[in-house]
Amino acid sequence: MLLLQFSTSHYCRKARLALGYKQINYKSENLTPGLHVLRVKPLTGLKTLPVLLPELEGQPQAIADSTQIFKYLESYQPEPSLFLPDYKQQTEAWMLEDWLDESIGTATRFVYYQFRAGEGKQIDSSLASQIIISVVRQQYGIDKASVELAASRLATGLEELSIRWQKSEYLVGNKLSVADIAAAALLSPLALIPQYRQGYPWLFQRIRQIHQQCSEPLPPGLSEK
Ligand SMILES: N[C@@H](CCC(=O)N[C@@H](CS)C(=O)NCC(=O)O)C(=O)O
Repeated sequence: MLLLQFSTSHYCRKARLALGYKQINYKSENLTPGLHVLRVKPLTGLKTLPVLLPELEGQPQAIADSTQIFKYLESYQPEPSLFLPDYKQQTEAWMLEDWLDESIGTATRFVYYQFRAGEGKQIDSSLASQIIISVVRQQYGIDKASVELAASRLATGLEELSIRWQKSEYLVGNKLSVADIAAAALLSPLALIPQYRQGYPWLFQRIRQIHQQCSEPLPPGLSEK
């Protein structure tokens, strides 16, 4: 299998966590933002990464979108399962996964790129990195006002996750699910931002554990302790 990805994308991290959890061998190919469209659009009709190419006879040519990748991997190799055995709990896990994708993952992107353009500029002050940050900010309309709204959405979201993760090791049910993996990936960019690291230690503890369970290297900002 081949995963087409941006090496730093939190949605691509989400797909890698699922592949790692299932212990599926795969290769990854890092694409260049902007140019990626030339490779990806003809395959999927979409512009976003991750895209998984099973490269196996009798299997689909390309699977776009991290949620579809979860579903494909579960049908390709059911064990260990990403799904919860209880139907109601799995439905709840999908609801959370969708909310994390559509709301929390985008809010993280806004807060993260605002940080990288300001206080966090020294993380990589190269021209190439600053150009990418500036293009992403323009593409998604990331500015002071939109970041304030995103930060507020994140604060509310983190309350919900805190209630669930402090009550149990898992967001839903009694095993790792699509919801835990989505949360660990989509909130991971916050590990580089000191105010989140200080305000939400329990979050990074859980992100670290889930990465270890999925045999995925820790995200920038979290050390291998
Ligand atoms: N819902 C999609 C979101 C993926 C996504 O937003 N990917 C971003 C990278 S983090 C992307 O490919 N952006 C490039 C573009 O839109 O041209 C998924 O879960 O796969």
